[in-house]
Amino acid sequence: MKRHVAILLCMGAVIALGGCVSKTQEHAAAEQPVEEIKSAEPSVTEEEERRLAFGKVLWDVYQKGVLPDGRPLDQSLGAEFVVDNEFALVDVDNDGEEELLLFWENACMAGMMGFVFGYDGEMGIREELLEFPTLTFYDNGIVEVEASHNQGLAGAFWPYSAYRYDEKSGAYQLLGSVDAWDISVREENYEGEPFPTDIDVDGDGLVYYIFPADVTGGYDMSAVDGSSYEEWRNAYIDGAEEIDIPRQKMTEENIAALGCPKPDSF
Ligand SMILES: [Ca+2]
Ligand SMILES: [Ca+2]
Repeated sequence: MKRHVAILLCMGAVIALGGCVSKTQEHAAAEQPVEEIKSAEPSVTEEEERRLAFGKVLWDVYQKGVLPDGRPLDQSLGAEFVVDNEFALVDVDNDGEEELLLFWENACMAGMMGFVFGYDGEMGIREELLEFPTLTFYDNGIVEVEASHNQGLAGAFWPYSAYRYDEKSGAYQLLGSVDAWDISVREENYEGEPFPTDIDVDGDGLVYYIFPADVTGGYDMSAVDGSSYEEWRNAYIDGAEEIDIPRQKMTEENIAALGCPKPDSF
């Protein structure tokens, strides 16, 4: 695999890493017989290869406002403010390899997005998660995502969803979502039903609605109290610690530091 990538890099016939070949490498490839290239030692490690690929993703985002699959990102606040978005390289899914996290936050509310991208030499870039960018990662492959809005009955509680990384599919799978009813917001719900004081056993004025990923339907399900909610959350958190995410501004300097030079034109 390493040799394969080295050949791709040296020959400029790059698919996954398109645009990340330096002029020196192109020049060298032109003068070097193919047989010699094939027998050459690998020129990049897997980690370097991954960072080059992530650098390419970031240059496309920075210069063109597009994702690896060509989808456009929202730039309604002005493309010149792209540097106000952030990225990070962290192994968030606990497989020993870094992921690229992209926090596209300098956009209109509907255009704010958080991404986890993975990379492997055969498949290239893969999107592991797309969500609202309020992401909290845990060291057991869990990520919690706060909802974009809290305009319902939740009050002091902020609704969120939880995902778990699934090694088999190489992507995050939804575990479920949680909402709540805070009696201080309304004593009756939108259907005119009274706050379920019988369920609010701990008397804190909050009850919860847990929506597992495989459950369809709305708020006609029974609410539960804090102890049941904590039990549900503790089952997937399972003592995991929050991962510190070293976020960087999306500046040319920070992107270039991944090893992929800025493309000349686009
Ligand atoms: Ca990883
Ligand atoms: Ca309660």
